[in-house]
Amino acid sequence: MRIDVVSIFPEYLDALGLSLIGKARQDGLLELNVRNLRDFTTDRHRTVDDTPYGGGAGMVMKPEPWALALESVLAGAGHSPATAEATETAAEVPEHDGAGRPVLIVPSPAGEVFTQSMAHELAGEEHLVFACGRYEGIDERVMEWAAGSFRVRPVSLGDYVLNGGEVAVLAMVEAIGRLIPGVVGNPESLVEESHSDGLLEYPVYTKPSVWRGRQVPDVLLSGNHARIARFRRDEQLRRTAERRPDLIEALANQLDSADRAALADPATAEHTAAGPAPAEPGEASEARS
Ligand code: JB8
Repeated sequence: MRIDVVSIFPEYLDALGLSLIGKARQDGLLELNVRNLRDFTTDRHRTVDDTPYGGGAGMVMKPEPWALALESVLAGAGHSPATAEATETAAEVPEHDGAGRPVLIVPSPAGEVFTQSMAHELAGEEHLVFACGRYEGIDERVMEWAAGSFRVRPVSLGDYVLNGGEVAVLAMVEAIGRLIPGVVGNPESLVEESHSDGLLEYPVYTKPSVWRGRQVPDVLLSGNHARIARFRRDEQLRRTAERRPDLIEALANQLDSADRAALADPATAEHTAAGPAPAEPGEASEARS
């Protein structure tokens, strides 16, 4: 996959050289280029913003540097840049769904919400381009113009407001990049995680089996794989009902009778509820209070 990012703060994206995504780039699974929007300005002050027509607080990103930057991305990827004619043609041919054109993702609090399902969808694309806005956003005509060469998608991370698109791009590139085949070493890691089955993850524990008076649930030490699987499923259901009732609602008709029993049984919640285990002999109780 190829990913291009355009930003006035390209250093924000330096973190994509680290860890799993950095390794994917080294391994040639992901080609990632970051461009500085200011390199596409033509004035002495490298101006990227101006005052909003209609008035209002803040500044708006000027359209021309964006057009030049996105044309440079297209040229670098061997695509032809947008022309007025190409824009019209794309609009006039309804059966052309745009497959083959790169996807232009524009982080915006006014976008559709980014989800794991969208991450899977985007992980199957050949070429993604991210346009990081700042200030009050990008002149709307850029998105209209870009629709001639890209499949344009305004996308929001969630219902809160960042100062610009860069942090949203870090999150999206990480979520998408790890779904590219070969990026996560053990693909089984992708199977059991939160949201892959519509439920939150079960809790995890490691050694020691007793830590500061807290015991790992006995069932996990039992070696009984069926009971362990049931315990984990019940914990997923309990947590999801507690923290994300909206997800339980969405799954309602996919739950079997054992799932329903776990959700209905307050004892399930009771015996697994988080809380301190009885203090071990010799543990100074005042040390915690
Ligand atoms: C200016 O909250 B956000 C977000 C906020 C922004 C811009 C882009 C995204 C541009 N403010 O996802």
